[in-house]
Amino acid sequence: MTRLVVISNRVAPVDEGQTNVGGLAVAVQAALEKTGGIWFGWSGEKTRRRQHSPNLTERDRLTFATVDFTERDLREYYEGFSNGALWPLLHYRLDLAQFNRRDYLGYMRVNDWLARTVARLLEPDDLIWIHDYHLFTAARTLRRLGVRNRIGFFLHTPFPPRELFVALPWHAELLEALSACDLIGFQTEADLAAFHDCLQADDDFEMLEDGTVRAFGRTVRAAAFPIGLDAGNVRKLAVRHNRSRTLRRLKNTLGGRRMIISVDRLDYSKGLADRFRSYAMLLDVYKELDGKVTLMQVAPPSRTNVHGYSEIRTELENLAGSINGRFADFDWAPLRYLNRSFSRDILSCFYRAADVGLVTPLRDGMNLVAKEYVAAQDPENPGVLVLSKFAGAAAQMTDALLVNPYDHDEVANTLYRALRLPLSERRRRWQKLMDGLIANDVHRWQQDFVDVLAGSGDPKSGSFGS
Ligand code: ADQ
Repeated sequence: MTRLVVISNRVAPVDEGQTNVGGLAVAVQAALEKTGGIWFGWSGEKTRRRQHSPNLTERDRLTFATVDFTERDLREYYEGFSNGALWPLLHYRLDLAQFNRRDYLGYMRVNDWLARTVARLLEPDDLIWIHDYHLFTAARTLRRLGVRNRIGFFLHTPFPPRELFVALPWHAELLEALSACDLIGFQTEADLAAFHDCLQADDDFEMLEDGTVRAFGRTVRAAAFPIGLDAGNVRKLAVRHNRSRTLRRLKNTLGGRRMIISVDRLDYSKGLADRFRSYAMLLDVYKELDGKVTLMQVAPPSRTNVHGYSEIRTELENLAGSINGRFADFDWAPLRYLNRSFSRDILSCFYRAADVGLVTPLRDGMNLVAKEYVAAQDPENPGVLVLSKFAGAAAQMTDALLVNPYDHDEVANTLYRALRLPLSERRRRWQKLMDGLIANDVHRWQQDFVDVLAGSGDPKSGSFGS
């Protein structure tokens, strides 16, 4: 059987039982556990000296191949270009993007080094699958080294409209490097269309009849593969921990109040400040909810050294303080704001205990929390998902209550509606959402991508994850 070699910025913690906070890690781990293969990338550790061969750890059919980064790698490639320039750009936040030539050169240097290091592990039949915006240029280096294997790339974030993308001084160079891949996957049809639109600026661009495109002297296939989750596993965890001590403690402290839950990495793209304002509006307008509802926001800090992240943290602390200051009573805090992560088991039983899952990113590639919330529900008495229109997940999860996260009135009114939705409607909506999650789980996502990459799947035979 062909081996799968996954290359991503960060390899999930190799030690079993550690929590993965991040959608990519969760999805890649689930996919690789099924097929076996190699997962290559950063260990999460720092080093002073450049490493030329990776550390290898075997677990079941999986080899974790990791390298350490230097301070300079982290500063220029990771914090600088990947998270200071590309992440905001890909999330339509030009105002936060910092374009800096030194960081860009550092990004290219690290992509180059990672590609050279992984190349030594490759065998001729391996399928290579590169993940995410940290590694836009790695495929080009692999080609320059003479690697002829099939190479796929999947972008976990949105792809922005051309008018925004061209603000990046090196946009054409990145597109050219990416076209060294055989297959490029996106989360949604809208991202795919924006990417095609960008490629059209190349003189060589041609859309071919079989759905592939010619650009930069190569033929590339691009398609949408909406990512899913291991829905059965989330459901199992939620059921298994339904009687856990943590859940009992949570329920005791709620004292019969309704609970709304939100879980995100602390990131400006996730829309936490707008969410808090919408929640304040709910409490302000619907006085009968006084003392009767709690929003639990779980948000572990991420990327604390990157521009824009400490500002959002301060803003949220102020907002949380002012909401509790304004509405709380001696026996009730309307907002529980937790800057920490929880194990997947605990999260899934928190989801199940919540009447509403509130997922309102301002822009998101997919958003796995929305899917996890649905998968964890009790079919007899399911909660309601309130979901941003600007999450990639909204294209599939049309039975959620969809909202514009910038419109605080709309979010507040929809929350109120969600808290009062009759059981029959909750069940009807949940069943449709759950059917979609099961039909389009992470294994199908992985299988669809790998089949098309290997040349045996036909993206024109149907759209993926519809
Ligand atoms: P992320 O931006 O990390 O992923 P998301 O899809 O929501 O976003 O995934 C977050 C994951 O981390 C979920 O599995 C969640 O359970 C977990 N998580 C978050 N907060 C946690 C906490 N406090 N404790 C424990 N676990 C926590 C990127 C893109 C997304 C895309 C994914 C997958 O930005 O748009 O959906 O990749 O492609």
